[in-house]
Amino acid sequence: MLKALIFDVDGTLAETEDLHRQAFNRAFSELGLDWHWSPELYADLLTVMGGKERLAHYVATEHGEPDAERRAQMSEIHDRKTGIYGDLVTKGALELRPGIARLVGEAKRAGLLLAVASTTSRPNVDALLAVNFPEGSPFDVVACGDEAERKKPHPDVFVLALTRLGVAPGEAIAFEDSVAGIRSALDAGLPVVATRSRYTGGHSLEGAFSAVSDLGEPGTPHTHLSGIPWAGGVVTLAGLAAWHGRAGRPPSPAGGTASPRREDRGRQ
Ligand code: XBP
Ligand code: MG
Repeated sequence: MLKALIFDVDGTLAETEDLHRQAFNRAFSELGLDWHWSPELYADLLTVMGGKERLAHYVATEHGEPDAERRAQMSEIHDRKTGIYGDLVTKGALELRPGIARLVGEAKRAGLLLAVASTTSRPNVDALLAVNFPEGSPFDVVACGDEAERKKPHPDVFVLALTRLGVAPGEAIAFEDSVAGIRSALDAGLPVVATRSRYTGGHSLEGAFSAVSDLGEPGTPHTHLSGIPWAGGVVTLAGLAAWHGRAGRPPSPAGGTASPRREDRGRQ
């Protein structure tokens, strides 16, 4: 039985990545660095999941292995960036992608559990949810950032979300936008609906049982990319539940799965 939906954040709930890029660039500038990440460079850097890890990769690649002083500076950059990003999300009132609010509402009314499983830092999740769900977050569980021992494409953050939800992988469906995110969800044993985003235009969405441009809205159908199609170009809870019932036990994960940490059981 389908008991939960688990959503990635960046690129899936909302088109956030260019705001992350802008926030990094403002942090560089405020801290007196002449670094600048163009959209093209950022698309390449996005192969590294996690803003801190992405920054470290950029520094090591462009400026050599960081010494202790540079590492301290990188931590300051990321903290500053996270603050700037939160302001950009709040002031810009960044909207959810098509179909997200609708599907979340359908799931909530039907009594399903909802979770977020993201590489991004918790303040970023909180800012996005606060501006889009001012009456309160509909998500029962948020698993994100450094809570996962290993970032996507490792399965840790989806395993953590499943543990906190108290559901088995075969009782949930994951929504992702990137090759690393799809891998992470699959290796946690989850079937995946992929919604290609602006920064994942070139990504393989292989492994997703359905890939679409977005979740669609009645009257504004999505573009079907591969796998299971959806009536009217709209991914609905009824459609997901029907597929899930027909699919029975979704395929076992291709890779290994991390074991959830004991202390995480039952935490939100
Ligand atoms: C996307 C990421 C994050 C963001 C930046 O996460 O990789 O690192 O790019 O956020 P997801 P931070 O698609 O899993 O939501 O700087 O806080 O990492
Ligand atoms: Mg993503």
